[in-house]
Amino acid sequence: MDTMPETTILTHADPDGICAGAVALSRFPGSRVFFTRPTSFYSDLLHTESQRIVITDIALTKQDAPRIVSLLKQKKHDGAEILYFDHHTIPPTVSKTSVKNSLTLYVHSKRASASELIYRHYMTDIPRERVWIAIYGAIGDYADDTPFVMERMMNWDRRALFFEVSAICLGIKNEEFSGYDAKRRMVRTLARGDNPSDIPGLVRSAKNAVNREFELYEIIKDKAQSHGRVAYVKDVPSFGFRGPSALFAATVRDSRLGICAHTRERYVDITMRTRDYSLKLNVLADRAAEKVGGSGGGHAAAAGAKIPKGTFRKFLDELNRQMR
Ligand SMILES: [Mn+2]
Repeated sequence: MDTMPETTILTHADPDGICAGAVALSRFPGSRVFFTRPTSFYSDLLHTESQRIVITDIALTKQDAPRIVSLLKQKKHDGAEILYFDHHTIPPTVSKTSVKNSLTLYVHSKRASASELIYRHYMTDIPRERVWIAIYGAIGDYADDTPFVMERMMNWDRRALFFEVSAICLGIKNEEFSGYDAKRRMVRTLARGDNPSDIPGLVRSAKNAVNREFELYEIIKDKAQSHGRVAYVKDVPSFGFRGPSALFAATVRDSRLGICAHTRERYVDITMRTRDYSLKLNVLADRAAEKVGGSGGGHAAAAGAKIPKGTFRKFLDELNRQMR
């Protein structure tokens, strides 16, 4: 059996999670980096044996939150140090106080990316240039409009920053870099102060992805439809670009809300994006999905839902009603 690592970092495998994980690794060199997601977080946490556990960018699901809080409490009681940095909504199935009490450190705000939150907490303990990682994560999560990130952006050449962000966000859309091992290498590269573009092949991978994204736009332009105030594409191949597909649908149909839907075996997988940041997509997704027996959530500007097969029309009707 492996010896117990002193620190384990549990993070999400999207750009914000990769960057938040890199800030954590910068602060705790030699940590084990483990990628997880909201639906597998409970079991991954259950199998994490470490003196210190850093959790970043993982939403607590409504269903699992109570048993996650109990598990955290137990681990803390057994002597583990548990540090939590997140920006997702705390579900109504647990109280904020109970989450906070189950942790050694609780840093939570819905108004910033996980990367910004963890960077701000450790900024005096790590090299100043690691702020780039926080900026990449913030842009990657569409959360760069915070006072902290906007102010820090002024210190650097923002065009170079955007180039590096694109290398991560687009580069991981190809198979070569979409797996956990490749992403772990990315976390290590960023943590030691190198840039995404230093990773061999990543920029080329981003270029391939951007080509596909433009091809995708042409397809969406042809296939997007409207249902009242909502634009959508359903069961149109999106090549891993579900967010852009939803956004392009809104763009070409001149709607505020765009949806990309994929029919699975038993449910319909919904991705929602908006061109109007006054809409709260997570609220819309949650309410409309609940009406048709599904579940939804996410962020204000990027949300998703899972609804039972055969309820798509009704779901669109509900969204139209909510947006009135
Ligand atoms: Mn995030």
